Amino acid sequence: MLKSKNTTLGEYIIENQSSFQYSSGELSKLINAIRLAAKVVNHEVNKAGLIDILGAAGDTNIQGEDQQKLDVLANEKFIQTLKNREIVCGIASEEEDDFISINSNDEQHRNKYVVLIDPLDGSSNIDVNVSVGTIFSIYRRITPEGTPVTLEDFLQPGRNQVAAGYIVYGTSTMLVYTTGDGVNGFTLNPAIGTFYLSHPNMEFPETGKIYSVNEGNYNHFPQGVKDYIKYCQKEEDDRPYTSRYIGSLVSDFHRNMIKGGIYMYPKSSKASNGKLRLLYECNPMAFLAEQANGKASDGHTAILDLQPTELHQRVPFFCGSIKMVEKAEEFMK
Ligand code: AHM
Ligand code: MG
Repeated sequence: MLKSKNTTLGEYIIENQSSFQYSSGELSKLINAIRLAAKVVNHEVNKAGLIDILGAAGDTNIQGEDQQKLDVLANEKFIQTLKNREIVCGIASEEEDDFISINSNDEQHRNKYVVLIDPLDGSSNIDVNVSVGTIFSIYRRITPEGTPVTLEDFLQPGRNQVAAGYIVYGTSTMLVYTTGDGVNGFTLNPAIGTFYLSHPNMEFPETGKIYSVNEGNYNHFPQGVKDYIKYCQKEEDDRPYTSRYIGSLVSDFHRNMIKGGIYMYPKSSKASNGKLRLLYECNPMAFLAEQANGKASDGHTAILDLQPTELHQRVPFFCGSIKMVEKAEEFMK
């Protein structure tokens, strides 16, 4: 298995294809398509600051093309790329009301994977030049190959994920993913458009000193969460911890995985299940977290063990260094 730092993502995907059981190359092709879409979206995200020059959403640009909001554009790019390559049988996106069944001909029906995607998470950060991300999650379909996908193909517990990952469009662009054999991070060299393995075997430190939560909602949090926040702030042992909240899940997660920390989006008296979506945000991040020796729960139950009931379902989310998530859970008992 290639793990040297000058390995490209393309090489890495080819090299690892044989390690999947019964591999037909389908998953490798799918990850390749995501890699391609990531580069296209990266290019668009990096132009965001030129919006006054290139035209804002709703305008028509100099080539006569309509300018779109970046989250809509990212959604289209990912869906198009996956559809054109005929490598998935279904797609569900945070940006779409319903799932998309890819059923233009019989050959395509034989694909066995469905993809769930949040094309541009934290997109309100774009206007202020703060990093955003794409999150993806891949499952093997449950219904028989050769038939149109149904809702049950998408409503699988996160434990069933075959692969998951994110792209963070930050000071550099990185693609971080897992196929259930650890987590690896690849950094884009924008000059030549190639992702290089920069962060092999990423792992959350067992504990950390960062807590990430929107404290503006403090008064609305359950008592257990309030008590845990007070614990984080207490002058004792290695505390107080540092508060860091970007408001961009991918970036907050990425930093916490490297430095050690906990991310929280609890339920509140304003939002009974919090804000984050189980299928597009929590499950893929939870799979990555567990693969990186971290932990993710809704405060009581492992996220990956939850049985989804609807496509756009929300759940409270606590994710990060294992000891920190366990401590937060203690407070919520
Ligand atoms: P979005 O899917 O509408 O972009 O919302 C998800 C984002 C996360 O990236 C981030 O962690 C969270 O919303 C921030 O929410 P808030 O502003 O309520 O703290
Ligand atoms: Mg989102």
